[in-house]
Amino acid sequence: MSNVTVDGDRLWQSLMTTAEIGGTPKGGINRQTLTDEDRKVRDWFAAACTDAGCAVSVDSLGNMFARRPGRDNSLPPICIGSHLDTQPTGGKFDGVLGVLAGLEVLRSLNDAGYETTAPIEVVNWTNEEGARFSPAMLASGVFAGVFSAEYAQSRVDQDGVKFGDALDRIGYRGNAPVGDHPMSAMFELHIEQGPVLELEDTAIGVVSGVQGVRWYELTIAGRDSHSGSTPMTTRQDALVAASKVIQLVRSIGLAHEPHARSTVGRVEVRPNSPNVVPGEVFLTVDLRHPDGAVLKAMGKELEHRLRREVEADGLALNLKCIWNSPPVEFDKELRRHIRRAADRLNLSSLDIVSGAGHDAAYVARVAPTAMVFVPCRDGISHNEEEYTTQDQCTAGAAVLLESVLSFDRSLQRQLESV
Ligand code: HGY
Ligand code: MN
Ligand code: MN
Repeated sequence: MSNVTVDGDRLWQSLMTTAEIGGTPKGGINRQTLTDEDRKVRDWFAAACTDAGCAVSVDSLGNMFARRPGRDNSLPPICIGSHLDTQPTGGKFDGVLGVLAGLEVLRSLNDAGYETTAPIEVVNWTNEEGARFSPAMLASGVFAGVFSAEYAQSRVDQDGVKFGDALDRIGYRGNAPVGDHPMSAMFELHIEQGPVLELEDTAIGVVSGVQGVRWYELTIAGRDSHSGSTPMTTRQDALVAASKVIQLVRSIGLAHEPHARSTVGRVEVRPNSPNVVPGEVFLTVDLRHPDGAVLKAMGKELEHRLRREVEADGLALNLKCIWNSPPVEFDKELRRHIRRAADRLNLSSLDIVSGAGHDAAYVARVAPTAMVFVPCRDGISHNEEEYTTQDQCTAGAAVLLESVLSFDRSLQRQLESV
């Protein structure tokens, strides 16, 4: 057990201070990626890390790395990463807790004058949420070799703004290439965003992995026509067809209970006029399942039933799978470090699969990676009412710190044994 402890008040202060950047009247945060609010919180984070004696570097997709030197700086860093961007009606903790707990680890090590063997880096991954630029986890996906940097730069938001242009506008296109950044390990602390830890009255989730996710984009094309003069029987109403699609998507999730999830999250009706029968509707579909084979079958079912349903009404369907992130399992050794850290801190823990996606899911492809969960009230997230107590945040940060130091000691032992 190390003699380093986190300062829960300081962590909470950082969370509440940054929550004002993009803060909403309902107490949430609207800090979408590459907006002015994102730039402000990035500036705050860079200044805080610099004040903590770290060197901050930025890669060409805006991923930020705050580096605290260790005894042997030839070793790849032990990273602590998550994201500072939020959903449009996001909460104060999703992603932010993981980055600011990393900052708290740096500050606590400084307070204790503790020198780690390996350097420590805290990472802010760009565009984890995928709310503005789809898909989610875009920049960590490029870092892990899943997407090209050109693909990421080309993604456009609902106003037609390109990712690369938005990145330039906020001045966060760094020089470092994306990837080719060896890591000894990456740990991510995150709120569970689900009800399990709270229901089980358990303090810490040792995350075994992340379930698979597929995103689809659909366009249903009918025909614009006058709402007053077009007979009911001759309409090609894209919105009526979309209403059947939404029910169909829900039925696919229900058919694969209890683990499946299926959601239509975005609907755009065109021309969206009260007296025009809608000729076109754009929808997104989010399918999830911890078993890759079942997720694939859900996708097949969606495609098959959609075509049958929409084309039977004589409308045209354009369906594209724009994101396919298979289930991922986290590093067993790192999970042992987390479990032991919770035990040493007398905190209850349980193994859990993450329902939500995280940057760690992609980083796990290129470095040993694992996650620590803390509960959130009623399991609510992606909601302005998202809440986790100061004690729960502090406990999560303490386990994160102890896990990092425990892993660092294991690196030291490896060095001594050669
Ligand atoms: O979509 C997700 O699961 C994550 O919140 N980006
Ligand atoms: Mn998140
Ligand atoms: Mn999220």
